[in-house]
Amino acid sequence: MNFEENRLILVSNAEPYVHRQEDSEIVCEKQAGGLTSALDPLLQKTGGLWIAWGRGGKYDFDVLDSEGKVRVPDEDGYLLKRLKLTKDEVNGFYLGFSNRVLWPICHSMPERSVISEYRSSEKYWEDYLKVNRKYANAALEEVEEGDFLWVHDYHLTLVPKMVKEEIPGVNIATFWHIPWPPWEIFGILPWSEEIIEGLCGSDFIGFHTSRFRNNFLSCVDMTGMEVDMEKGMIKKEGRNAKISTVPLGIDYDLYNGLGKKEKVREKTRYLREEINADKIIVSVDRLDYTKGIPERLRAFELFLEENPEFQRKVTLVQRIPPSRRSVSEYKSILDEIHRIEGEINGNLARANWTPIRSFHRFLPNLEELVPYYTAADVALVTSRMDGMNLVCKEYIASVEDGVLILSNFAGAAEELKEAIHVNPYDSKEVAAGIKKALTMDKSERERRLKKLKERVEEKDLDWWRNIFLQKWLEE
Ligand code: GDG
Repeated sequence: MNFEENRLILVSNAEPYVHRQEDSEIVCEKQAGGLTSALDPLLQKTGGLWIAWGRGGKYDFDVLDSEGKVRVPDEDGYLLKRLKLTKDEVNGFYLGFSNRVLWPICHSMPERSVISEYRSSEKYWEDYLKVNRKYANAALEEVEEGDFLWVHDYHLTLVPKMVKEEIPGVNIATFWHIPWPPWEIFGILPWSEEIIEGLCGSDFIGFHTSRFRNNFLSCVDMTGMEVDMEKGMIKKEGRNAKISTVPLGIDYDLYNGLGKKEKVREKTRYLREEINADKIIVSVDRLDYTKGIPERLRAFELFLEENPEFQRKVTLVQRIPPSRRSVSEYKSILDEIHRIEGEINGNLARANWTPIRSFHRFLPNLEELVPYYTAADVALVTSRMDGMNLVCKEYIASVEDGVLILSNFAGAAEELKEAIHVNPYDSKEVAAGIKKALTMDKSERERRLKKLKERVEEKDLDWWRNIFLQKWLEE
């Protein structure tokens, strides 16, 4: 891949680094999360520019040059161009339209969306348009004919068309990180056509799974554009857009290496002692109603009730770092989790045994997170809907023994066939899945984990980046 003649410019809402003060120095701190770990190494290698919202506060802007850019992580790194959003824009574009309208629709939960609160959602849409225009202008200040523009996610659906209209020779790709629902759900959005048309300004769009890809193509078809479902081609104004499945992978070697590290092993032993249960089940989710946390708690309760021999023996350990704190739906989901957990622990806990332990602090260092994977006999992923779910892949890469229980509705279920697949809405099925996982004999566990490891290792992060670029740039 040669980005020497033509630049690679990446646009996302989240920024890969923030600048903050530590003692009397300003330090550049890498942000955790899938997007940064997937794309930062690519830009480190190829150079180029990343455009994103500078949400780190005052120091994020103090370090910028006169064009609003800074090299990250240091002078030898690539350029990061930060956009400043006003409080009102953050409220309308990010918290409002992206997270209270589009997010629930894309996760097939229209009842969670605030579309019907007409006045506020109309205002959110206006802010969404305005901020997408801001991102597009920032990109237009940089791109030239022949450059490559890579747009990420649901916050920036209108950017591809806005850029394409001004400079048709820019080669634009979008990667969609979350699910794409069927037309019966997506069509609920009063702005569905604008969003689809905005995205179709791209030359290439990648989805995690074939189902999301097909849903998208059906939605495009409903808008009257010419679609070749089989080839994944959309024809628009004499131009083709290619739509494909490119499931995101993780840095397998990183997690596998961490799992074997002495410091991690030590913390693993400490955790097992501290949790003090024969068997540990782990769940790790950003706090979000799409992750099916209350449903998981009820399924675990049912499992303990139906299998009393496991009481005092199994503990469910949940890591649920906070997210989107100012969206009210997120506060109520946390209240609900605490209530259910209190009820279950209140009814079932005994001396020296707590059925459910939850932790809410974000662990900035992976050496602190991975021991939760390696200490667990079982990982339980119960997303009601998920674009991919990287946690299950991280678990598989980190552990040397263990069983994965995986929601049918996580994108990862399309690949990870040897997991125990469950319907997260069916607590009986999840409870049976837990029992199956905890009683699975060693040879069966080994057989499944070996195959799962092969799959996660084969389609890792490097594979994803290469295959995405290959599919995008092939003629
Ligand atoms: C969106 C889509 C898609 C969690 N706690 C800590 C921590 N984490 C990390 C995990 C994992 C990441 O957060 C969560 O990634 P997921 O993929 O599970 O979910 P979303 O955040 O919803 O991501 C999703 C993804 O985009 C990528 O396209 O898979 O479907 O919803 O990497 O490890 N990391 C650290 N400390 C924690 O306490 N360092």
